Amino acid sequence: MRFDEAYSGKVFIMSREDGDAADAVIYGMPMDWTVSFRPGSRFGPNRIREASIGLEEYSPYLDKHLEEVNYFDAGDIPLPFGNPQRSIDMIEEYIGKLLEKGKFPLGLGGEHLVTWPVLKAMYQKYSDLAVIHIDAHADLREEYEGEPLSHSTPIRKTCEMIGPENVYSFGIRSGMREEFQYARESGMYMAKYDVAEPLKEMLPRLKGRPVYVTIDIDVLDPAFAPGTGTAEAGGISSKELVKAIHMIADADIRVVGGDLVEVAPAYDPTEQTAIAASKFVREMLLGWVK
Ligand SMILES: [Mn+2]
Repeated sequence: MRFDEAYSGKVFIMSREDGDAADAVIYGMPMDWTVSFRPGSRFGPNRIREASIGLEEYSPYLDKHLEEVNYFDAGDIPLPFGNPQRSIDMIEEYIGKLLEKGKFPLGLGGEHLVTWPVLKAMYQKYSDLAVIHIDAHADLREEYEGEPLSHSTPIRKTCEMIGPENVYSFGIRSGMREEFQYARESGMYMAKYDVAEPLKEMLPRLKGRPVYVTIDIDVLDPAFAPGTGTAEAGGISSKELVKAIHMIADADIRVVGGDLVEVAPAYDPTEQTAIAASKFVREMLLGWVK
């Protein structure tokens, strides 16, 4: 299950040796071929792994230690440079295999388009799937400069696949007029600017359902996370995102997978974005893998 060819030897802190026995699998999706502005998120997964070495293994929020969650870091899926279609197919196939084996998938991006094939595989398994999407950007475009495979399209594709009424976006503060019009008219849910408050209101509506959670690091204000391709001023604090992860963990829902995408180390001079991301991944592991 480990990707030996692309495997760098770096793993998220406390990754177990035995992938077959693990409850959750961490995997990198090092793709940035379709980004509209600054590339570099292909290097995100490994920087998050490196930063994780500085983490405490204990979470005071959850009173839980990483040794209580059995997870395996499989390394990065060896995606073919410059080929979004084949990359997407490879991701979908890999997640399909993880789900067959009953693993909890926890993905590291990479650009946000990687979430689309993950969700295709999730929807094969969970026909009543709901998606929580935490991001600065609506990602509701049908295409970008004529290109339907773009990191600005995954949530639109998701709405079309699982039904807009099953998609819940939070923190959104950027997009075209048409995207916000789609959000209003399609029946999806979109909370602009904030995350924790609207989550509190919406989580009870997802009671009992399988939920996939995708987090784009750029939901944070660039003050907290400058290391991303399309930084967007006016974002939430890292404290609010930690709180949101815990609210999702505490909710009466079944979290069936998640990802954290768009960390781009080249724009992260003090490494604060990767360091923050590694903490979010720790809390996701501790809170969401049951
Ligand atoms: Mn975004």
